[in-house]
Amino acid sequence: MSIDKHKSPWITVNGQDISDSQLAIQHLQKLFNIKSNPHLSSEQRGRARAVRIMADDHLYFVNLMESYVHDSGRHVPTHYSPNLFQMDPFTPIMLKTVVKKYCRDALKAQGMGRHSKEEVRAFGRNCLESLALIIDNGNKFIAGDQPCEEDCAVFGQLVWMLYNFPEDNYFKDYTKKNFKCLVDYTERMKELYWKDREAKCYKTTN
Ligand SMILES: N[C@@H](CCC(=O)N[C@@H](CS)C(=O)NCC(=O)O)C(=O)O
Repeated sequence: MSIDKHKSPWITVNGQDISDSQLAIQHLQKLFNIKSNPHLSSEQRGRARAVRIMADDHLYFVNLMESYVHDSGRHVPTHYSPNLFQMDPFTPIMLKTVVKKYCRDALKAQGMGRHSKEEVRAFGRNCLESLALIIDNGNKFIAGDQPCEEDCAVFGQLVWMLYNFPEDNYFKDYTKKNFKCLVDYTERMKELYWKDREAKCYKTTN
């Protein structure tokens, strides 16, 4: 967790912590004088930003509810890289108690946690349908035929659902059955940017 905001992910540049992936990207762009998404038109830029905010500030909380509150973090011991978490026999117990309570309280404060499981799942289905309407409409990526920064945010949420959730999870099953375009999109992004996921994440360092 970062020192300043106690958040993850973060980067440390010249001794300064920058929390939040979006703020980290903006910081690096400013530092290295990189223009954000130079290939996008203003319409595409607006669409990409709106979609990113949906992924980061709505679908993220749906995923958090689904995985840590409704499913008690069941995916963590089996689907997370051993390089990321040191699992021990107490991990599932901690996930069912301490972590679940922490997430439930945080989600209540944020608002998502006040809704029923069915209501939260309906929010999630709406997000998936919105993404599919864009991707299935002749776009390889959310703003057109080329990926943009905001695809990373969408990819992050879809990877969580499609790769990290347990096989019998509601959203994993629902997405696979209803939105092949989103499964293909996730594979396309992985092929471009995270081809070595299994080799990198699952090869233990010790
Ligand atoms: N949209 C943010 C999400 C970051 C976020 O919410 N991270 C969570 C962990 S996945 C966090 O740091 N939570 C702090 C806490 O729960 O105390 C980003 O992309 O950086």
